[in-house]
Amino acid sequence: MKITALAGGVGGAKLAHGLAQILPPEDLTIIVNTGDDFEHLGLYICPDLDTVCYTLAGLANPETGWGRTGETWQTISNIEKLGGPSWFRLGDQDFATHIERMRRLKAGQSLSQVTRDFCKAWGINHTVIPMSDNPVRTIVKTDQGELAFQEYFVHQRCEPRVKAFRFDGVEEAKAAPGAREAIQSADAIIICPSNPWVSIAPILAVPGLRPEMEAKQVAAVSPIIGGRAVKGPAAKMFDELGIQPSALAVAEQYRGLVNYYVLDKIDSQLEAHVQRLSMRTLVTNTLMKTADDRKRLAEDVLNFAGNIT
Ligand code: FO1
Repeated sequence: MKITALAGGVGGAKLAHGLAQILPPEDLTIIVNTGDDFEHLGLYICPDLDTVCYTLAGLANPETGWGRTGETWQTISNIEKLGGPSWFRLGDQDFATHIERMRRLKAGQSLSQVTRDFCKAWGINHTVIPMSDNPVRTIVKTDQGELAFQEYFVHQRCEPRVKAFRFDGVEEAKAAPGAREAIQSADAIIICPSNPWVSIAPILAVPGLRPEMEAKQVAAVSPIIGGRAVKGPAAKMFDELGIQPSALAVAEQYRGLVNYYVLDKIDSQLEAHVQRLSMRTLVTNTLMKTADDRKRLAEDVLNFAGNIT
């Protein structure tokens, strides 16, 4: 079965890794959010792309979920000593990724080309595609004004109250080569348990991608379990936008697009409500603490999606 998955940060990367443990390379394409990308210290940083790639390659830091395992911090410490910005913690190994990516981008390679080459170098055989080769920047409208995503997320630790989001540049952005085709040729699309506001919404906003998906069977896994986000500010964002955070609230965000929805056993009481949104449901354990959990959830979602086609 051919699957195209949409993923953002750590939760998305974990399910993508589970799927990659089951599906052969030719049957899995992962389209990754690039709305979190930014230029920092003169380098081009792609947090979600790197999180997905490091996770697939077994190189991710198991504690944070982002960055590299066995990391050292000499460079950022020295930048700090020199009075440079150190709020965004780039490790020494991670720096190499950003330096080499910047060199290639400046030499005229596209982000998707660079990603393809890096995947090869890291031994990743499945296809990873950035949502677009054009810059799209998630801007968070807050009670303290508009903030660039990493300024809001890391520098201000998600403290400002969220009012809305916009994705700068998305109207002019083109889907990256292979992204539309991966959706067209998929038997099912899987929306990984990533933040619906800032990880999945930017991908859906890239012209052409959502309409392509609307013609498909789409399964989504809730990133909210028992009213809380497994990681990150998704629940806080729902709250501040005046919506009670829950797996049901996420399902409502995906209304009209998703027809198969996966929620955690803790949330089984929400199942009937989700079904009223014209979605079929699967209730299972969705928390991914171990590598086995990732594979088991991927199996559950694929079996569920297998009945789709
Ligand atoms: N997240 C943090 O909370 N603090 C950091 O210092 C930080 C550094 C960082 C470096 C490289 C990278 O690829 C990701 C990094 N992240 C950091 C995570 C990242 O900014 C967010 O988790 C994502 O953008 C949200 O999906």
